[in-house]
Amino acid sequence: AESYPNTKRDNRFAKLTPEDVVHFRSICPVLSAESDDIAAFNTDWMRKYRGQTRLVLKPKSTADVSKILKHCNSRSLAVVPQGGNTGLVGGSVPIYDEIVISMNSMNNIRSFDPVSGILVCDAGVVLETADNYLADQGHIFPLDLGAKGSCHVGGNVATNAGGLRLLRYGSLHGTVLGVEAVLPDGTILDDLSTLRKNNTGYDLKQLFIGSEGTIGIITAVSIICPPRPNAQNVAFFGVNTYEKVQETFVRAKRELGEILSAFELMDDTSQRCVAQVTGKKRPLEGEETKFYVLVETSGSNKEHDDEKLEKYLVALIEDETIVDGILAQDETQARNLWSWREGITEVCGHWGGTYKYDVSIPLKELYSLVEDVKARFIERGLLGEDKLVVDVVGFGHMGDGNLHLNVLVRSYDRRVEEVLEPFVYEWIQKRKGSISAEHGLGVAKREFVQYSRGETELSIMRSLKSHFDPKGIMNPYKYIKT
Ligand code: FAD
Ligand code: 2HG
Ligand code: ZN
Repeated sequence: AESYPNTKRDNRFAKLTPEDVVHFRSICPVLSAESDDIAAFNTDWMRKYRGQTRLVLKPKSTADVSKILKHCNSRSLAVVPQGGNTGLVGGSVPIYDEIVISMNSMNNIRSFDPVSGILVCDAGVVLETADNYLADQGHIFPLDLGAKGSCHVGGNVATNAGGLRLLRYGSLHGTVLGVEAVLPDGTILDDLSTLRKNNTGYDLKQLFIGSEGTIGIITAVSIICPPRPNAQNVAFFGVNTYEKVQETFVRAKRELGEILSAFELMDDTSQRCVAQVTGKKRPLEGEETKFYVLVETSGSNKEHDDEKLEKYLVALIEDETIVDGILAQDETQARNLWSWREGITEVCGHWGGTYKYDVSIPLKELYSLVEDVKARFIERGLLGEDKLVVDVVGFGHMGDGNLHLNVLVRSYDRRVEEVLEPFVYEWIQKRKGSISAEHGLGVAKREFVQYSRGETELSIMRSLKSHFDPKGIMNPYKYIKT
Protein backbone atom coordinates (compact mmCIF):
# COMPACT_ATOMS: atom_id res chain seq x y z
CA ALA A 1 0.00 0.00 0.00
CA GLU A 2 1.04 3.58 -0.61
CA SER A 3 2.56 5.42 2.31
CA TYR A 4 0.28 7.73 4.26
CA PRO A 5 1.00 11.35 5.08
CA ASN A 6 3.06 11.85 8.19
CA THR A 7 0.34 11.47 10.76
CA LYS A 8 0.37 9.50 13.98
CA ARG A 9 -2.66 8.01 15.65
CA ASP A 10 -4.33 10.92 17.41
CA ASN A 11 -4.33 10.22 21.12
CA ARG A 12 -7.41 12.37 21.64
CA PHE A 13 -9.32 9.31 20.45
CA ALA A 14 -10.22 6.60 22.91
CA LYS A 15 -9.43 2.94 22.30
CA LEU A 16 -12.31 0.57 21.88
CA THR A 17 -13.23 -1.43 25.01
CA PRO A 18 -15.29 -4.65 25.38
CA GLU A 19 -17.97 -2.49 27.07
CA ASP A 20 -18.22 -0.34 23.92
CA VAL A 21 -18.73 -3.46 21.82
CA VAL A 22 -21.46 -4.74 24.13
CA HIS A 23 -23.17 -1.36 23.84
CA PHE A 24 -22.93 -1.36 20.02
CA ARG A 25 -24.33 -4.91 19.91
CA SER A 26 -27.42 -3.63 21.70
CA ILE A 27 -27.97 -1.15 18.85
CA CYS A 28 -27.27 -3.01 15.58
CA PRO A 29 -25.44 -5.94 13.92
CA VAL A 30 -21.69 -5.80 14.54
CA LEU A 31 -18.72 -7.43 12.82
CA SER A 32 -15.55 -7.71 14.85
CA ALA A 33 -12.02 -8.72 13.92
CA GLU A 34 -12.11 -11.39 16.65
CA SER A 35 -14.89 -13.39 15.04
CA ASP A 36 -15.45 -12.10 11.49
CA ASP A 37 -13.47 -11.50 8.32
CA ILE A 38 -13.49 -7.71 8.05
CA ALA A 39 -10.54 -7.30 5.65
CA ALA A 40 -12.77 -5.91 2.89
CA PHE A 41 -13.81 -2.97 5.11
CA ASN A 42 -10.16 -2.11 5.75
CA THR A 43 -9.09 -2.05 2.09
CA ASP A 44 -10.11 0.38 -0.62
CA TRP A 45 -11.16 -0.45 -4.20
CA MET A 46 -7.64 0.12 -5.58
CA ARG A 47 -6.02 -1.88 -2.76
CA LYS A 48 -3.86 1.14 -2.20
CA TYR A 49 -4.94 2.14 1.28
CA ARG A 50 -5.24 -0.19 4.23
CA GLY A 51 -6.74 0.51 7.66
CA GLN A 52 -6.68 -1.33 10.96
CA THR A 53 -10.23 -1.26 12.20
CA ARG A 54 -11.34 -4.06 14.47
CA LEU A 55 -15.03 -3.16 14.38
CA VAL A 56 -17.67 -2.66 11.71
CA LEU A 57 -21.15 -1.44 12.63
CA LYS A 58 -24.14 -2.04 10.37
CA PRO A 59 -26.98 0.28 11.36
CA LYS A 60 -30.43 -0.46 9.97
CA SER A 61 -32.06 2.89 10.61
CA THR A 62 -31.37 6.57 11.15
CA ALA A 63 -32.14 6.02 14.83
CA ASP A 64 -29.37 3.35 14.96
CA VAL A 65 -26.89 5.78 13.39
CA SER A 66 -27.91 8.42 15.90
CA LYS A 67 -27.35 6.09 18.87
CA ILE A 68 -23.98 4.96 17.48
CA LEU A 69 -22.65 8.47 16.94
CA LYS A 70 -23.94 9.69 20.30
CA HIS A 71 -21.93 6.96 22.01
CA CYS A 72 -18.84 7.49 19.85
CA ASN A 73 -18.89 11.22 20.46
CA SER A 74 -19.27 10.92 24.21
CA ARG A 75 -16.45 8.35 24.33
CA SER A 76 -14.26 10.13 21.70
CA LEU A 77 -14.20 7.07 19.46
CA ALA A 78 -13.25 7.97 15.89
CA VAL A 79 -15.37 6.66 12.99
CA VAL A 80 -15.33 6.25 9.21
CA PRO A 81 -18.61 6.25 7.31
CA GLN A 82 -18.43 3.69 4.51
CA GLY A 83 -20.72 3.37 1.51
CA GLY A 84 -19.94 1.07 -1.41
CA ASN A 85 -16.19 1.54 -0.78
CA THR A 86 -15.50 2.49 -4.40
CA GLY A 87 -13.93 5.86 -3.64
CA LEU A 88 -10.60 6.56 -5.33
CA VAL A 89 -8.88 8.76 -2.73
CA GLY A 90 -8.73 6.48 0.30
CA GLY A 91 -11.56 8.31 2.11
CA SER A 92 -13.73 5.29 2.89
CA VAL A 93 -11.26 3.15 4.83
CA PRO A 94 -9.77 3.80 8.26
CA ILE A 95 -6.19 4.88 8.74
CA TYR A 96 -5.77 3.44 12.24
CA ASP A 97 -8.45 1.84 14.40
CA GLU A 98 -11.40 4.09 13.51
CA ILE A 99 -14.72 2.24 13.70
CA VAL A 100 -16.29 1.61 10.29
CA ILE A 101 -19.96 2.52 10.05
CA SER A 102 -21.14 0.61 7.01
CA MET A 103 -24.30 1.90 5.34
CA ASN A 104 -24.94 -1.40 3.50
CA SER A 105 -28.04 -2.31 5.50
CA MET A 106 -29.80 1.02 5.06
CA ASN A 107 -31.06 0.30 1.59
CA ASN A 108 -34.75 1.12 1.30
CA ILE A 109 -36.37 3.27 -1.33
CA ARG A 110 -38.58 5.53 0.79
CA SER A 111 -40.78 7.14 -1.84
CA PHE A 112 -41.06 8.17 -5.46
CA ASP A 113 -43.42 10.71 -6.90
CA PRO A 114 -44.01 10.06 -10.61
CA VAL A 115 -45.39 13.56 -11.19
CA SER A 116 -42.43 15.53 -9.82
CA GLY A 117 -39.86 12.76 -10.45
CA ILE A 118 -38.55 13.12 -6.89
CA LEU A 119 -36.99 10.03 -5.30
CA VAL A 120 -36.36 9.73 -1.58
CA CYS A 121 -34.12 6.85 -0.56
CA ASP A 122 -31.83 5.61 2.18
CA ALA A 123 -28.15 6.45 1.80
CA GLY A 124 -27.15 2.80 1.40
CA VAL A 125 -29.16 2.13 -1.77
CA VAL A 126 -26.78 1.01 -4.53
CA LEU A 127 -26.80 3.47 -7.44
CA GLU A 128 -27.70 0.80 -10.00
CA THR A 129 -30.57 -0.45 -7.81
CA ALA A 130 -31.94 3.09 -7.62
CA ASP A 131 -31.61 3.50 -11.36
CA ASN A 132 -33.31 0.15 -12.11
CA TYR A 133 -36.15 1.10 -9.80
CA LEU A 134 -36.48 4.42 -11.60
CA ALA A 135 -36.35 2.73 -15.02
CA ASP A 136 -39.52 0.81 -14.11
CA GLN A 137 -41.16 4.17 -13.47
CA GLY A 138 -39.87 5.71 -16.69
CA HIS A 139 -37.25 7.85 -14.98
CA ILE A 140 -33.46 7.95 -14.75
CA PHE A 141 -31.06 8.70 -11.89
CA PRO A 142 -29.34 11.98 -12.84
CA LEU A 143 -25.89 10.46 -12.18
CA ASP A 144 -24.18 7.50 -13.80
CA LEU A 145 -20.68 6.16 -13.30
CA GLY A 146 -18.59 3.06 -13.83
CA ALA A 147 -18.91 1.99 -10.18
CA LYS A 148 -22.72 2.02 -10.27
CA GLY A 149 -23.02 -1.67 -9.36
CA SER A 150 -21.38 -1.07 -5.95
CA CYS A 151 -21.41 2.61 -5.00
CA HIS A 152 -24.19 3.97 -2.79
CA VAL A 153 -26.39 6.97 -3.39
CA GLY A 154 -25.20 8.28 0.01
CA GLY A 155 -21.57 7.77 -1.03
CA ASN A 156 -22.24 9.59 -4.29
CA VAL A 157 -23.67 12.55 -2.40
CA ALA A 158 -20.88 12.44 0.21
CA THR A 159 -18.29 12.68 -2.59
CA ASN A 160 -20.40 14.90 -4.89
CA ALA A 161 -19.66 12.41 -7.67
CA GLY A 162 -19.73 13.83 -11.19
CA GLY A 163 -19.88 10.91 -13.57
CA LEU A 164 -20.63 10.45 -17.22
CA ARG A 165 -23.65 12.70 -17.76
CA LEU A 166 -22.97 15.75 -15.62
CA LEU A 167 -22.89 17.68 -18.88
CA ARG A 168 -26.60 16.94 -19.30
CA TYR A 169 -28.11 16.61 -15.83
CA GLY A 170 -25.84 18.90 -13.84
CA SER A 171 -24.08 18.38 -10.53
CA LEU A 172 -25.63 16.85 -7.40
CA HIS A 173 -25.52 20.35 -5.91
CA GLY A 174 -28.43 21.06 -8.23
CA THR A 175 -30.31 17.76 -8.33
CA VAL A 176 -30.18 16.82 -4.64
CA LEU A 177 -33.16 18.55 -3.02
CA GLY A 178 -32.77 17.28 0.50
CA VAL A 179 -30.56 15.39 2.87
CA GLU A 180 -31.19 13.63 6.18
CA ALA A 181 -28.02 13.38 8.20
CA VAL A 182 -26.86 12.47 11.67
CA LEU A 183 -24.47 14.92 13.25
CA PRO A 184 -21.49 13.65 15.29
CA ASP A 185 -23.32 14.11 18.61
CA GLY A 186 -26.27 12.03 17.40
CA THR A 187 -28.59 14.90 16.50
CA ILE A 188 -30.71 14.11 13.45
CA LEU A 189 -30.75 16.89 10.87
CA ASP A 190 -33.97 16.54 8.90
CA ASP A 191 -33.42 18.58 5.75
CA LEU A 192 -35.04 15.95 3.54
CA SER A 193 -36.99 18.49 1.55
CA THR A 194 -38.72 17.51 -1.68
CA LEU A 195 -39.09 21.11 -2.77
CA ARG A 196 -37.55 22.35 -5.97
CA LYS A 197 -37.17 25.81 -4.53
CA ASN A 198 -36.47 26.77 -0.95
CA ASN A 199 -34.75 30.04 -0.12
CA THR A 200 -35.44 29.97 3.59
CA GLY A 201 -32.03 30.83 4.95
CA TYR A 202 -28.71 29.04 4.45
CA ASP A 203 -28.88 25.92 2.29
CA LEU A 204 -27.44 23.50 4.86
CA LYS A 205 -27.73 20.34 2.77
CA GLN A 206 -25.14 21.76 0.37
CA LEU A 207 -22.50 21.41 3.08
CA PHE A 208 -23.07 17.67 3.18
CA ILE A 209 -22.73 17.29 -0.59
CA GLY A 210 -19.03 16.60 -1.02
CA SER A 211 -18.23 16.57 2.72
CA GLU A 212 -16.78 13.01 2.54
CA GLY A 213 -18.04 11.91 5.93
CA THR A 214 -16.29 14.68 7.85
CA ILE A 215 -19.27 16.51 9.39
CA GLY A 216 -21.93 13.83 9.75
CA ILE A 217 -23.44 10.71 8.25
CA ILE A 218 -25.92 11.10 5.43
CA THR A 219 -28.78 8.68 6.10
CA ALA A 220 -31.19 9.60 3.30
CA VAL A 221 -31.33 11.69 0.18
CA SER A 222 -34.06 13.33 -1.86
CA ILE A 223 -33.21 13.86 -5.50
CA ILE A 224 -35.00 15.01 -8.63
CA CYS A 225 -34.87 12.47 -11.45
CA PRO A 226 -35.63 13.37 -15.05
CA PRO A 227 -37.81 11.26 -17.36
CA ARG A 228 -35.81 8.41 -18.88
CA PRO A 229 -34.95 9.38 -22.44
CA ASN A 230 -36.58 6.87 -24.78
CA ALA A 231 -33.97 7.37 -27.44
CA GLN A 232 -30.24 7.14 -26.81
CA ASN A 233 -27.37 6.77 -29.19
CA VAL A 234 -23.61 6.77 -29.18
CA ALA A 235 -21.01 7.88 -31.71
CA PHE A 236 -17.36 6.97 -31.29
CA PHE A 237 -14.62 8.53 -33.39
CA GLY A 238 -10.88 8.94 -33.79
CA VAL A 239 -9.17 12.34 -34.03
CA ASN A 240 -5.54 13.15 -34.61
CA THR A 241 -5.00 16.43 -32.79
CA TYR A 242 -6.31 18.00 -29.62
CA GLU A 243 -7.20 21.16 -31.60
CA LYS A 244 -9.56 19.08 -33.68
CA VAL A 245 -11.02 17.40 -30.60
CA GLN A 246 -11.97 20.87 -29.36
CA GLU A 247 -13.60 21.60 -32.69
CA THR A 248 -15.69 18.42 -32.43
CA PHE A 249 -16.82 19.55 -28.97
CA VAL A 250 -17.89 22.99 -30.12
CA ARG A 251 -19.78 21.45 -33.03
CA ALA A 252 -21.41 18.82 -30.81
CA LYS A 253 -22.81 21.54 -28.56
CA ARG A 254 -24.02 23.57 -31.50
CA GLU A 255 -25.36 20.78 -33.71
CA LEU A 256 -26.67 18.32 -31.13
CA GLY A 257 -27.90 21.02 -28.75
CA GLU A 258 -30.38 19.78 -26.18
CA ILE A 259 -29.90 16.08 -26.94
CA LEU A 260 -26.15 16.00 -26.18
CA SER A 261 -25.76 13.94 -22.98
CA ALA A 262 -22.05 13.00 -22.81
CA PHE A 263 -18.82 14.10 -24.42
CA GLU A 264 -15.96 11.88 -23.25
CA LEU A 265 -12.30 11.95 -24.28
CA MET A 266 -9.87 9.01 -24.34
CA ASP A 267 -6.29 9.03 -25.54
CA ASP A 268 -4.69 6.30 -27.68
CA THR A 269 -2.76 4.88 -24.71
CA SER A 270 -5.95 4.35 -22.71
CA GLN A 271 -7.52 2.49 -25.62
CA ARG A 272 -4.46 0.33 -26.20
CA CYS A 273 -4.52 -0.62 -22.53
CA VAL A 274 -8.20 -1.59 -22.64
CA ALA A 275 -7.59 -3.69 -25.77
CA GLN A 276 -4.55 -5.39 -24.25
CA VAL A 277 -6.18 -6.28 -20.95
CA THR A 278 -9.63 -7.24 -22.19
CA GLY A 279 -8.57 -8.80 -25.49
CA LYS A 280 -11.53 -7.16 -27.19
CA LYS A 281 -11.53 -6.00 -30.80
CA ARG A 282 -11.08 -2.23 -31.15
CA PRO A 283 -14.22 -0.35 -32.25
CA LEU A 284 -12.57 1.39 -35.22
CA GLU A 285 -10.77 -0.65 -37.81
CA GLY A 286 -8.64 1.91 -39.65
CA GLU A 287 -5.38 3.54 -38.58
CA GLU A 288 -4.93 4.41 -34.90
CA THR A 289 -5.39 8.03 -33.91
CA LYS A 290 -4.07 10.01 -30.96
CA PHE A 291 -7.52 10.68 -29.47
CA TYR A 292 -10.92 9.03 -29.31
CA VAL A 293 -14.19 10.69 -28.46
CA LEU A 294 -17.46 9.19 -27.31
CA VAL A 295 -20.53 11.33 -27.89
CA GLU A 296 -23.88 10.28 -26.50
CA THR A 297 -27.30 11.72 -27.29
CA SER A 298 -30.42 11.27 -25.18
CA GLY A 299 -33.75 12.51 -26.40
CA SER A 300 -37.35 11.70 -27.04
CA ASN A 301 -37.43 11.00 -30.76
CA LYS A 302 -35.21 8.18 -32.00
CA GLU A 303 -35.44 9.00 -35.69
CA HIS A 304 -34.83 12.68 -35.21
CA ASP A 305 -31.94 12.13 -32.77
CA ASP A 306 -30.22 9.46 -34.88
CA GLU A 307 -30.46 11.67 -37.93
CA LYS A 308 -28.88 14.58 -36.06
CA LEU A 309 -26.03 12.44 -34.70
CA GLU A 310 -25.39 10.85 -38.08
CA LYS A 311 -25.32 14.21 -39.80
CA TYR A 312 -22.87 15.48 -37.20
CA LEU A 313 -20.60 12.46 -37.63
CA VAL A 314 -20.70 12.40 -41.44
CA ALA A 315 -19.86 16.11 -41.66
CA LEU A 316 -16.84 15.59 -39.38
CA ILE A 317 -15.59 12.76 -41.56
CA GLU A 318 -16.20 14.65 -44.80
CA ASP A 319 -14.30 17.75 -43.82
CA GLU A 320 -11.57 15.57 -42.29
CA THR A 321 -11.92 16.93 -38.76
CA ILE A 322 -11.95 13.32 -37.65
CA VAL A 323 -10.25 10.30 -39.20
CA ASP A 324 -12.92 7.67 -38.71
CA GLY A 325 -16.05 7.13 -36.68
CA ILE A 326 -18.99 4.85 -36.06
CA LEU A 327 -22.53 5.16 -34.90
CA ALA A 328 -23.96 2.43 -32.68
CA GLN A 329 -26.64 0.49 -34.51
CA ASP A 330 -28.34 -0.89 -31.42
CA GLU A 331 -28.19 -0.86 -27.63
CA THR A 332 -25.66 -3.69 -27.45
CA GLN A 333 -23.26 -1.81 -29.69
CA ALA A 334 -23.81 1.39 -27.71
CA ARG A 335 -22.99 -0.47 -24.49
CA ASN A 336 -19.90 -1.94 -26.10
CA LEU A 337 -18.69 1.51 -27.15
CA TRP A 338 -19.25 2.79 -23.62
CA SER A 339 -17.16 -0.10 -22.27
CA TRP A 340 -14.11 1.40 -24.02
CA ARG A 341 -14.58 4.47 -21.84
CA GLU A 342 -16.01 3.04 -18.61
CA GLY A 343 -13.53 0.16 -18.56
CA ILE A 344 -10.41 2.33 -18.39
CA THR A 345 -10.30 2.68 -14.59
CA GLU A 346 -10.33 -1.06 -13.97
CA VAL A 347 -7.72 -1.74 -16.65
CA CYS A 348 -5.34 0.92 -15.31
CA GLY A 349 -4.58 -1.15 -12.21
CA HIS A 350 -3.55 -4.18 -14.27
CA TRP A 351 0.23 -3.73 -14.09
CA GLY A 352 0.46 -3.20 -10.34
CA GLY A 353 -0.78 0.25 -9.39
CA THR A 354 -1.97 3.64 -10.53
CA TYR A 355 -1.25 7.20 -9.47
CA LYS A 356 -4.50 9.01 -10.14
CA TYR A 357 -5.02 12.72 -10.62
CA ASP A 358 -8.55 13.94 -11.12
CA VAL A 359 -8.31 17.55 -12.16
CA SER A 360 -10.20 20.47 -13.68
CA ILE A 361 -8.24 22.43 -16.25
CA PRO A 362 -9.36 25.17 -18.66
CA LEU A 363 -10.31 23.24 -21.82
CA LYS A 364 -7.62 24.73 -24.03
CA GLU A 365 -4.86 23.03 -22.05
CA LEU A 366 -6.76 20.00 -20.80
CA TYR A 367 -4.53 17.42 -22.45
CA SER A 368 -1.17 19.24 -22.12
CA LEU A 369 -0.81 17.94 -18.56
CA VAL A 370 -0.62 14.36 -19.85
CA GLU A 371 2.04 15.28 -22.39
CA ASP A 372 4.09 17.25 -19.86
CA VAL A 373 3.98 14.43 -17.29
CA LYS A 374 4.89 11.80 -19.85
CA ALA A 375 7.83 13.92 -21.05
CA ARG A 376 9.16 14.13 -17.48
CA PHE A 377 9.16 10.36 -17.08
CA ILE A 378 10.86 9.84 -20.44
CA GLU A 379 13.46 12.49 -19.62
CA ARG A 380 14.30 10.71 -16.39
CA GLY A 381 14.44 7.30 -18.02
CA LEU A 382 11.63 5.95 -15.85
CA LEU A 383 9.11 4.98 -18.54
CA GLY A 384 9.21 1.86 -20.70
CA GLU A 385 9.45 -1.88 -20.68
CA ASP A 386 10.95 -3.12 -17.41
CA LYS A 387 10.91 0.44 -16.07
CA LEU A 388 8.93 1.69 -13.08
CA VAL A 389 6.30 3.45 -15.18
CA VAL A 390 4.32 1.41 -17.70
CA ASP A 391 2.65 4.41 -19.33
CA VAL A 392 0.84 7.67 -18.79
CA VAL A 393 -2.84 7.72 -19.67
CA GLY A 394 -5.26 10.62 -20.11
CA PHE A 395 -9.03 10.50 -20.45
CA GLY A 396 -12.06 12.11 -18.91
CA HIS A 397 -15.15 14.19 -18.99
CA MET A 398 -14.04 16.69 -21.61
CA GLY A 399 -17.52 18.20 -21.65
CA ASP A 400 -16.99 19.21 -18.01
CA GLY A 401 -13.34 20.28 -18.32
CA ASN A 402 -12.34 17.31 -16.14
CA LEU A 403 -9.24 15.28 -16.99
CA HIS A 404 -8.26 11.95 -15.44
CA LEU A 405 -4.49 11.55 -15.51
CA ASN A 406 -3.40 8.01 -14.61
CA VAL A 407 0.22 7.00 -14.24
CA LEU A 408 0.37 3.22 -14.53
CA VAL A 409 3.16 1.70 -12.49
CA ARG A 410 4.52 -1.75 -11.73
CA SER A 411 4.66 -0.83 -8.06
CA TYR A 412 4.27 2.26 -5.90
CA ASP A 413 7.66 3.95 -5.63
CA ARG A 414 9.07 7.17 -4.14
CA ARG A 415 11.00 7.86 -7.35
CA VAL A 416 7.74 8.05 -9.31
CA GLU A 417 6.11 10.22 -6.66
CA GLU A 418 8.99 12.68 -6.76
CA VAL A 419 8.48 13.23 -10.49
CA LEU A 420 4.74 13.77 -10.02
CA GLU A 421 4.54 15.88 -6.90
CA PRO A 422 4.48 18.77 -6.42
CA PHE A 423 4.86 19.13 -10.23
CA VAL A 424 1.25 18.18 -11.09
CA TYR A 425 -0.19 20.41 -8.36
CA GLU A 426 1.93 23.40 -9.35
CA TRP A 427 0.96 22.86 -12.97
CA ILE A 428 -2.73 22.95 -11.99
CA GLN A 429 -2.31 25.95 -9.71
CA LYS A 430 -0.62 27.97 -12.47
CA ARG A 431 -3.69 27.46 -14.65
CA LYS A 432 -6.16 28.14 -11.83
CA GLY A 433 -7.51 24.61 -12.14
CA SER A 434 -8.74 22.29 -9.41
CA ILE A 435 -6.70 19.47 -7.92
CA SER A 436 -9.90 17.58 -7.17
CA ALA A 437 -12.60 17.78 -9.81
CA GLU A 438 -14.81 14.90 -8.68
CA HIS A 439 -13.20 12.12 -6.62
CA GLY A 440 -12.65 14.30 -3.56
CA LEU A 441 -9.78 14.75 -1.12
CA GLY A 442 -9.83 11.72 1.17
CA VAL A 443 -6.35 10.91 2.37
CA ALA A 444 -4.75 11.27 -1.08
CA LYS A 445 -5.27 15.01 -1.54
CA ARG A 446 -5.44 16.34 2.01
CA GLU A 447 -1.91 17.72 1.97
CA PHE A 448 -2.44 19.59 -1.30
CA VAL A 449 -5.71 21.50 -0.88
CA GLN A 450 -3.85 24.82 -0.73
CA TYR A 451 -2.98 24.50 -4.42
CA SER A 452 -6.66 25.08 -5.22
CA ARG A 453 -7.98 26.95 -2.19
CA GLY A 454 -6.87 30.17 -0.49
CA GLU A 455 -6.18 30.65 3.21
CA THR A 456 -9.50 32.46 3.78
CA GLU A 457 -11.45 29.57 2.27
CA LEU A 458 -9.46 27.03 4.25
CA SER A 459 -9.97 28.84 7.52
CA ILE A 460 -13.75 28.97 6.96
CA MET A 461 -13.66 25.23 6.16
CA ARG A 462 -11.74 24.52 9.36
CA SER A 463 -14.24 26.48 11.45
CA LEU A 464 -17.15 24.65 9.81
CA LYS A 465 -15.49 21.35 10.62
CA SER A 466 -15.00 22.29 14.26
CA HIS A 467 -18.55 23.65 14.48
CA PHE A 468 -20.05 20.36 13.35
CA ASP A 469 -17.49 18.03 14.86
CA PRO A 470 -15.73 19.70 17.80
CA LYS A 471 -14.15 16.42 18.93
CA GLY A 472 -12.95 15.60 15.42
CA ILE A 473 -14.28 12.03 15.47
CA MET A 474 -15.63 12.03 11.90
CA ASN A 475 -13.26 10.54 9.34
CA PRO A 476 -10.06 11.92 10.92
CA TYR A 477 -6.68 12.34 9.15
CA LYS A 478 -8.48 13.21 5.89
CA TYR A 479 -10.01 15.99 3.77
CA ILE A 480 -8.28 19.09 5.16
CA LYS A 481 -5.76 19.62 7.91
CA THR A 482 -7.50 20.91 11.01
P1 FAD B 1 -17.28 5.19 -0.42
O1 FAD B 1 -16.13 4.89 -1.29
O2 FAD B 1 -17.71 4.14 0.53
O3 FAD B 1 -16.98 6.52 0.41
C1 FAD B 1 -16.50 7.67 -0.21
C2 FAD B 1 -16.42 8.81 0.83
O4 FAD B 1 -17.72 9.18 1.25
C3 FAD B 1 -15.68 8.43 2.09
O5 FAD B 1 -15.02 9.55 2.59
C4 FAD B 1 -16.78 8.02 3.05
O6 FAD B 1 -16.42 8.22 4.39
C5 FAD B 1 -17.91 8.93 2.64
N1 FAD B 1 -19.26 8.36 2.78
C6 FAD B 1 -19.77 7.27 2.17
N2 FAD B 1 -21.06 7.10 2.49
C7 FAD B 1 -21.37 8.11 3.34
C8 FAD B 1 -22.56 8.51 4.02
N3 FAD B 1 -23.69 7.82 3.91
N4 FAD B 1 -22.52 9.61 4.81
C9 FAD B 1 -21.38 10.33 4.94
N5 FAD B 1 -20.24 10.00 4.32
C10 FAD B 1 -20.24 8.92 3.53
N6 FAD B 1 -16.42 9.28 -9.20
C11 FAD B 1 -16.93 10.30 -9.93
O7 FAD B 1 -17.14 11.37 -9.40
N7 FAD B 1 -17.18 10.13 -11.26
C12 FAD B 1 -16.98 8.98 -11.91
O8 FAD B 1 -17.19 8.88 -13.11
C13 FAD B 1 -16.46 7.87 -11.15
N8 FAD B 1 -16.24 6.68 -11.73
C14 FAD B 1 -15.75 5.66 -10.99
C15 FAD B 1 -15.53 4.44 -11.63
C16 FAD B 1 -15.00 3.37 -10.92
C17 FAD B 1 -14.79 2.06 -11.63
C18 FAD B 1 -14.69 3.52 -9.54
C19 FAD B 1 -14.14 2.39 -8.75
C20 FAD B 1 -14.92 4.74 -8.91
C21 FAD B 1 -15.43 5.82 -9.61
N9 FAD B 1 -15.65 7.07 -9.01
C22 FAD B 1 -16.18 8.09 -9.77
C23 FAD B 1 -15.29 7.35 -7.59
C24 FAD B 1 -16.51 7.77 -6.78
O9 FAD B 1 -16.20 8.67 -5.78
C25 FAD B 1 -17.35 6.66 -6.24
O10 FAD B 1 -17.55 5.63 -7.10
C26 FAD B 1 -18.64 7.00 -5.49
O11 FAD B 1 -19.17 8.28 -5.55
C27 FAD B 1 -18.36 6.67 -4.06
O12 FAD B 1 -19.48 6.07 -3.51
P2 FAD B 1 -19.32 4.91 -2.43
O13 FAD B 1 -20.68 4.60 -1.93
O14 FAD B 1 -18.53 3.79 -2.94
O15 FAD B 1 -18.54 5.69 -1.29
C1 2HG C 1 -14.09 7.89 -14.54
O1 2HG C 1 -14.43 8.96 -15.04
C2 2HG C 1 -13.82 7.85 -13.07
O2 2HG C 1 -14.04 6.85 -15.19
C3 2HG C 1 -12.48 7.21 -12.70
O3 2HG C 1 -13.94 9.11 -12.49
C4 2HG C 1 -11.30 7.93 -13.27
O4 2HG C 1 -9.84 6.09 -12.91
C5 2HG C 1 -9.93 7.31 -12.99
O5 2HG C 1 -8.96 8.05 -12.89
ZN1 ZN D 1 -14.57 10.63 -13.81
